[in-house]
Amino acid sequence: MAKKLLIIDTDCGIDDAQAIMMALAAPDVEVLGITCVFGNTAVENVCQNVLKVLSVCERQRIPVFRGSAGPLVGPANTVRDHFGTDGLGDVLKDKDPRWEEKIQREHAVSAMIRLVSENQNQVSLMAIGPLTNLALAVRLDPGFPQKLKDLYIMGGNMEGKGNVTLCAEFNFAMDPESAYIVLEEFLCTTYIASWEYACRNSLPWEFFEQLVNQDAPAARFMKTITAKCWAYSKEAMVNKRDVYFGPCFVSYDAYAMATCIDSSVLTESIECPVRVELQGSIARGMMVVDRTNQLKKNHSVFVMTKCDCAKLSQLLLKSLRQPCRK
Ligand SMILES: [Ca+2]
Repeated sequence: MAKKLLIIDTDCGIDDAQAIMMALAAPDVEVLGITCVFGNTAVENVCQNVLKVLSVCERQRIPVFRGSAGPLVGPANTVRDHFGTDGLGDVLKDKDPRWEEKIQREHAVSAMIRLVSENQNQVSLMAIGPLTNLALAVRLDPGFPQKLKDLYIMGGNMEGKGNVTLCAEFNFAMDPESAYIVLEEFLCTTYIASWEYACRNSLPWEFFEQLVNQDAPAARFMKTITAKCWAYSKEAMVNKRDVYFGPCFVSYDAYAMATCIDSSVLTESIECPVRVELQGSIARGMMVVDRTNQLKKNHSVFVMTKCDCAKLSQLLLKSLRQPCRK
């Protein structure tokens, strides 16, 4: 059977690391490249984090590309402490002084266009950071979305609940204009794992303990980078998620990745148009789910609503049992 071809566009924080490992562990997935974007941390840190994840899993031959350092409009605002200032929990001491030599010379956006053009209608694009590289790709090559097999996005929201602002989810809030461009112009098959989707299909903290206490290098790595991170604190009511959804473990980016790897992980979705609010004084960056098609758009996306949590759990467990032979 032909392998599923995948490009991962990431702002490599802790949940991105988990999602990347899930792709690396999937026997029928070939990761063509990993493109980096600012978000959880500066793009230079993102590049180093991706290299670190590939090193832990002994998959350093996968090419890594540096992409956008900031949003299309306004200053880069990456100073977030969600996953620490370095994106991986601020605990890793052994920085690679030669990391820049290990990043490809080609820009992430050029690489994305090239890899997709070389494998037309075969590549799934997994977008688990701000959507700046994708927006630039469609500007450089207007035919880019039509050459994709499909697009998976972790981002946006479906109930108007925000995690960084009142109404906006982090990835969309970091670059609302890019999110708008992607949802208007990527007319390929598109699946969206919103913030509320991930939270509504959360896993218990007991599962998290089981996950990171497995006997393998990837599990030990995950245990290390989550050890001092408040986002992985079981202490209740420390964040907006707990207020809305109660205490739970949510590995956001893994929700989009799991569905790409095994479509049966997604058990329910809403097919409808969506749009990003750009003008609102309190809702800028919010994704609006247009179930009655008042926007009169002729393109619909799949907004994920229900997940097979048992299958997701198995994929998560397997992703941390690495390195594995492939
Ligand atoms: Ca991410």
